[in-house]
Amino acid sequence: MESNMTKEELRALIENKLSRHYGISIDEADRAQMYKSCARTILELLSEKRTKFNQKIKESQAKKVYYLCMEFLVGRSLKNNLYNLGLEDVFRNVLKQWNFDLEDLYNEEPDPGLGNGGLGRLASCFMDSLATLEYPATGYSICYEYGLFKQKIVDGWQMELPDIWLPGGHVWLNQRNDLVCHVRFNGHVEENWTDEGLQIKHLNYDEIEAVPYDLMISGLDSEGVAILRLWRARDLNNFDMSSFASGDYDRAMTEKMNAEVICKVLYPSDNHFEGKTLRLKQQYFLVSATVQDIIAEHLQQYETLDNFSEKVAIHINDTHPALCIPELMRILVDDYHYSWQRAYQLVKKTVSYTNHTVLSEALEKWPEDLIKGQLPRIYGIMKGLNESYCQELWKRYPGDWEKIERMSIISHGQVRMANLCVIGSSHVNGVSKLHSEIIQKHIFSDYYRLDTKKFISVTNGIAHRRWLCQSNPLLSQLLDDCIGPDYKKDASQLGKFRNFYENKEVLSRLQAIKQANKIRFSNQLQQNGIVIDPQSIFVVQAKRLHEYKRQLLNVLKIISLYLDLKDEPNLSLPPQTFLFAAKAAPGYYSAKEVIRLIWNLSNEIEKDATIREKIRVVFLENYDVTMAEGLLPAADVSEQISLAGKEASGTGNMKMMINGALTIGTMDGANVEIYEAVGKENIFIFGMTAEEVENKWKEGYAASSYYHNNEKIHRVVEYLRHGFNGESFESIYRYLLVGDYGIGDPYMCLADFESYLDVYKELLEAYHAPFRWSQKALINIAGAERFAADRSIQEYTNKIWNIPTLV
Ligand code: 26Y
Repeated sequence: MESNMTKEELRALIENKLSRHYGISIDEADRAQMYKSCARTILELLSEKRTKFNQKIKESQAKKVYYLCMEFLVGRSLKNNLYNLGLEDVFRNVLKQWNFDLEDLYNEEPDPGLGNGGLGRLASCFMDSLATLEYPATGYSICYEYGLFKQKIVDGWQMELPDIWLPGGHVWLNQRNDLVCHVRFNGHVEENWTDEGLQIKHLNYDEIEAVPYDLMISGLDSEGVAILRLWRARDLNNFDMSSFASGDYDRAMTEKMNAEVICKVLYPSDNHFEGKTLRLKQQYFLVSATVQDIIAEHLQQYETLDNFSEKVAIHINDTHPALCIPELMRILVDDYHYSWQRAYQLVKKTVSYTNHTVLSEALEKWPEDLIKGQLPRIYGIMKGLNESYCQELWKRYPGDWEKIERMSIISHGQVRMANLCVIGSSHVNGVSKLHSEIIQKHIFSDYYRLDTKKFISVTNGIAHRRWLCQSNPLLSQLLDDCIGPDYKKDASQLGKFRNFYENKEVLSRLQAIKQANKIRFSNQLQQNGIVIDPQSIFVVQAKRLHEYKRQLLNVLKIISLYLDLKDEPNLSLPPQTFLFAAKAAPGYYSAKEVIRLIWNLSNEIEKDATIREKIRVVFLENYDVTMAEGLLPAADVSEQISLAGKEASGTGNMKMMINGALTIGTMDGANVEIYEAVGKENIFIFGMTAEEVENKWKEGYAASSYYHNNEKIHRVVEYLRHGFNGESFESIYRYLLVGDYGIGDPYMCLADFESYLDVYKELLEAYHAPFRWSQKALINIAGAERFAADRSIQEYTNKIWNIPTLV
């Protein structure tokens, strides 16, 4: 929607910011000052909008949703807000008159890396939808001083550099000193029976301050503004004067550092749990501050907590904020004197939980002693919850100790956070149909049998306003011309694009748009000295580096093509550029080895002048949201090749689909639903199904049999074994054939290799028919109608949070 702000009004607003914050006029402003002044101008508008929205919510007494997540991968704010407020044109024009280019100002903004990947990006997409759909929503997370590391590749090896985002990012944060609260760690708990019952006291604790910083997220063409509230830790005493006075300056400072280290850095592992004390502290810090904040807000409006679960929905994104369950219990029981039973009822009605992974190494299991030491009162509550739950189970399954043990929260010295979440939540959901089935059948099968209705499925979605409208303006314009602009707020309208399936003009425009996006991205790369051919097919695999995602399988395919070309240089192959973008967790050695492999393969191919005309491999350094916004609209082919059953959903698959890329993938996660949406003609599916994978495990997997019996596999593996570009890849060779258990790689790259190659050949043939290819792209764009985050959020509000739409 276009805003009706005039150029004169905007000029005055920006001039005012330049003068107030820097004491300068327009002609003295540099880019950074101009960027910040534009940001402050938007903040002013957003604040006004938010005040009105808050008023409306208050009057309606609407139920509110609080979305807790250790990660939000927000991406840049300036462009998103200008687009959603309909202000891009007027800003561009005013800035142009002052000789500033809006694109340059966009590039002044750091991309806040407050998340690792899919989980955190999903949370951010959901905030966009919540704002647009006008639900009263607050996201809660930590204001990490350093976000996800910046990736630098040195001679093929990943190096990690700190991500210092606050200097340019701070401008979007509004510090709320009025909402500061305190969080307690350590100490011990004393229980005393008095006339008023059991009195519980937490003594000798260490206390730190939690300071909230608000980031506003505007909806499109809506009155809604969502808030992302990020907590920073601050030392309560600020300064130990007595240590300082007695000359112990170091000690005075250490206290402060200990407190503030809590929000120093985002843990960079994705899907791999490590039981680090600091991480536990981060988690408790987030949930304690958040629950206190929610309760204070509720009391201010209603003066009682009796109606808490009717007015509040707390959602925990994976198990990382699971401690909000015992924390809410603690506050209800200790501070507001609710009975244990009543408190437990309120908690269970209020909290809901999404599972995002079935990988066993990602499941959080904290040592009991660690929790007991760090969070003694929370530990006591979890023991209480565990005992009463086990008693209930005992009544239901008398004598079935094994089952009761499996379902308990605490066992064998470990606290199992997923069990805590299931037990403490009203609903548990998976993030795609297949994933939801798998959690019901496997990791949560005992609970599922006990309470089937608790488990539901909500397939993920993406903020299509960011991932289509903003990052692909040309396609967005084509859609406006063909189906009108309503799809921006109602993605189901995208389905109408199917009506243009036979329209030659639309199909050729579609082709031209893809070409333009490829050129745009190539030009971007060229600024960093990387040259790629925009006439070649762009085959993109962009996601965190993980064994189960099988970047290695993609590499094996490329090696196979490369060896074909070496054997037969005149082989007719369309030019292809394989683009990889991926960060590996810093301690994940085998993932870093795969990066080294990709990097060296790229260099090896570059040496051969004829082969590099046909295939080229590029490793894109430091993949982040901003890079994705350029890369994904340029993709012809989207690689989604995880071992079936392992990728919970995937969301990059949706982002490329909506931009007209065709998927080559396995029947995993949301790929299954993409397949249903587009039909078998418009997607390239290969490999084992999740069920076949399960059977293969049962019958016994042996990578070596593929190596010995399949000539193509043998050739590729041998090539790896001997190394190239002066480097050895012995470790990868051993990983593939031997692995940790002597049976080969647990993600079965070799089992799916042949079918992958066959289907890739089909894909290349399909690319030879540009008109047909364009039709397939069109069907993918139209089929993306069901993968909008707006649709996911409507399902959450209807099926889980029980929030009616505001009228
Ligand atoms: C325990 C800790 C180390 C941990 C940290 C991050 C564990 C997991 C994660 C992140 C998980 C994650 O990003 N999962 C992804 O969530 C997406 C959104 O639902 C899915 O699309 C994707 O398949 C899944 O891998």
